[in-house]
Amino acid sequence: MAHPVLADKTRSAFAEDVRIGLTRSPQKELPSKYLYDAVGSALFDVITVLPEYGVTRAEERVLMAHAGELARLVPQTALVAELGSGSGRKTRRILESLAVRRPVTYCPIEISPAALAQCERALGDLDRVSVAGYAFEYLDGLRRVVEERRKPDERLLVMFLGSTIGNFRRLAAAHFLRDVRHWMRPGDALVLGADLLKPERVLIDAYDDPTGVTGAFNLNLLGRLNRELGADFDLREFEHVARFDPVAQAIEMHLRSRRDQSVTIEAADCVVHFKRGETIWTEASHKYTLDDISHLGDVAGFDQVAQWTDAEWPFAETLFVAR
Ligand code: AVI
Repeated sequence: MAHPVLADKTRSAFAEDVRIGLTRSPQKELPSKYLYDAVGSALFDVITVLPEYGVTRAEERVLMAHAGELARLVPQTALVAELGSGSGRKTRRILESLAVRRPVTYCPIEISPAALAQCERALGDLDRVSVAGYAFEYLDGLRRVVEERRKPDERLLVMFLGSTIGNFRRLAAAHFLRDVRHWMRPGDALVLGADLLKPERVLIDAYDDPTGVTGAFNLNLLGRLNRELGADFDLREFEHVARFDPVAQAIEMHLRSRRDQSVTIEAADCVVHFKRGETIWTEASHKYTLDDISHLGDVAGFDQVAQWTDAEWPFAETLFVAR
């Protein structure tokens, strides 16, 4: 087999997304979810410890400082579903605090089986916490958790950390939270981590770090297309660009073509032409104000219970309860 990496169905969906995105005019784009293959996930782990990227450390500080209070505010929680499990480091403190009151079932939902296994290993040793991973997309996984795990009188806590909400366009973010709310009952809780708006210079450094890790993370997407879809991108002929869109209040990542060139993507059955300077848009990271976050929760059907911020790097963790 030419490209054994992906199962056929997943590969054809990937190829179709790539074909649609790269033939889009005037702005070519690739969905940011494809940044996270094994190489991309490893590079993202490095990003989280870069001095210029404060998001992950800020969230860890906030959760370390307020996990006890958070657990006191949702005392009935017996089932925890986390959308995107990450390494499990941030979640550990919350689970420990919740399990002081009652045994908890923790269901990380994560499309990457490798990341899921890592999270299960990292949190499998906690007392009074049983871990059951779900290798699905967020909403599909949440539906399964609710249908398979939830007992009639139990309260659910959904966690969506890391400012992944920022990678949705604003309207899509509201729709997504409404879909999450759909699987919850009144009184269930949501913890939402969101990076706050900060000066453009700080954002550019965070998304275009001088070490070049974010650049490698972005360029790896073209490497992935070569490896998995039989594309012939010359990675040296593209460069990473981070730019701030003041209207959307989002930092965008692009890949800019260094010259006029054509690229063939075998599995997507297309040849794509690039002009010198033309870009592929690969990710938007929207930055929020505290009011934006409250409003977002409100329109999705939640009441805000608490909001904690970090003093060093503007970041907010918000606790909502479903109406
Ligand atoms: C996963 N996500 C919240 C990160 C962000 O900040 O938007 C992804 C990332 N892209 C570049 N650096 C980090």
